[in-house]
Amino acid sequence: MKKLLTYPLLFFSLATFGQKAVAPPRPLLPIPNQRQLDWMGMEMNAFVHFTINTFTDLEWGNGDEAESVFNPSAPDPVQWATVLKQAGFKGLIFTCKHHDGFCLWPSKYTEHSIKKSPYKNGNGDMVRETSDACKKTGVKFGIYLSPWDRNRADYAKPGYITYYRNQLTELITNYGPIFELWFDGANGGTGYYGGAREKRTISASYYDWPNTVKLARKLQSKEFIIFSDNGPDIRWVGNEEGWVGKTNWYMIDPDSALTRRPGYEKLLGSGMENGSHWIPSEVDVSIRPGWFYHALEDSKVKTPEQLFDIYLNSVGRGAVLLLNVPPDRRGLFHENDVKALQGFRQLIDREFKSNLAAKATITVSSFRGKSRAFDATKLTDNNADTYWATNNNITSGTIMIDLKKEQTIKYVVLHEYLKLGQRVKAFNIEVKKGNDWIKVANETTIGYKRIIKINPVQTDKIRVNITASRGCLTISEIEVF
Ligand code: FUL
Ligand code: CA
Repeated sequence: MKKLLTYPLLFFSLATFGQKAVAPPRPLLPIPNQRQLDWMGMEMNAFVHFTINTFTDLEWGNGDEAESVFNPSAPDPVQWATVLKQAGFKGLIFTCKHHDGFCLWPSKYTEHSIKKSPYKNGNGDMVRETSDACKKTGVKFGIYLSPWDRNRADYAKPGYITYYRNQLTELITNYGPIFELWFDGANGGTGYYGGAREKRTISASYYDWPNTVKLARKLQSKEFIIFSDNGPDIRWVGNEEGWVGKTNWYMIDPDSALTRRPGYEKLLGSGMENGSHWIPSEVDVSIRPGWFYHALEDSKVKTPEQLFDIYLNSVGRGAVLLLNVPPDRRGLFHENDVKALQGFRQLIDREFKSNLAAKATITVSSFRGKSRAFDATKLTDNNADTYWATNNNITSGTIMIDLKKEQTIKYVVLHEYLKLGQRVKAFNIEVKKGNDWIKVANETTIGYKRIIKINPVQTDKIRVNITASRGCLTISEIEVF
């Protein structure tokens, strides 16, 4: 007990006399690497599913489709990238090859590609057009290359792994830089397989992922993010509906996620407080019921309000959103999808227009070593690299926001300083009504960004009480709208 009391006192007095800077908290392992931090900062990326299926109205092609089927009349990846950029998306991941095996670039390793299609008389290259459009518009480019290939005779045999790696090499070397590689977990089953037309299953070790990952990383000097169900860099969220758990830990034990034992989807969606690895989740969902374009779904495009809910349930819970927008048979985003995306952007801009916390007076229950470097001002300096921190033994605390006059509030947004690890386990929010404090939210994790939507309420004071944390508190920003 004595030690606990004297240590902070000594700490404080040294700081007050300016003799010694107060040390920042020690990182709480595991922590993210820079490429993961950069990726989390992107918040919203887009998937673009486009291939043979767009013309056959299928979701999964069998692999025996004629190359002549692929014939968009007026494809315009610049339109895709422009619409996405204006809606706030930072990256675009393109289906260079889906499960049917058709390649949208003229791969030298197969004849089952765009070079055998009527598009541009066999001289077309949709991967080139898409990566060029991304460069032109300032959107980052990513690659989806389906491991499952229902066209190849050698699928499920050792030779196919060489084929897959050759294609990955072709794509990364000729179409980069890429920001994300997407390894789909859907696998095995019936297919054409070079005419065998049978069911093929693969073992868990068939793809030899560790060596493919090693190869891929060698091909580009700037490191990219690699997605698969369980990492290495980011994980699947366990559903394709557009949400991550309200409790969203970035940490997970990759082995628990890898084994598809009952309940693993739920585990992916919430992560593990004591997980061994930092592998954040990515929320993949389509703007339409299917991943590919079907005219019948023109009336089923998600509304701006539905997209906004998805935003709150993904980005607003600290995850990155990967929203699929599939081009139609012209090779354009359909008018309905464009309208929905524009409406979505307007909603975000309207709801998060002016940050009331910026002009408020913010006080905290205590701060680290009484040092200015970790005081309440760091919560509203609009700098993600500065943060409010508490002393090592203080794992709870309160942020008081005095708006100085009654205002209607709808959202409280919190950001944790993740370079020192994800910490907060539980917090609640109260607003002042007359002489009473009314609890308006009771939540768990925070992470990169946590948007708490509350029933619109008039108040002049808000209290965020952090009640449990894995270590001392490190909160980088707070916003109120
Ligand atoms: C799934 C695939 O089977 C779907 O067709 C789609 O590509 C989706 C993003 O991943 O596993
Ligand atoms: Ca800050």
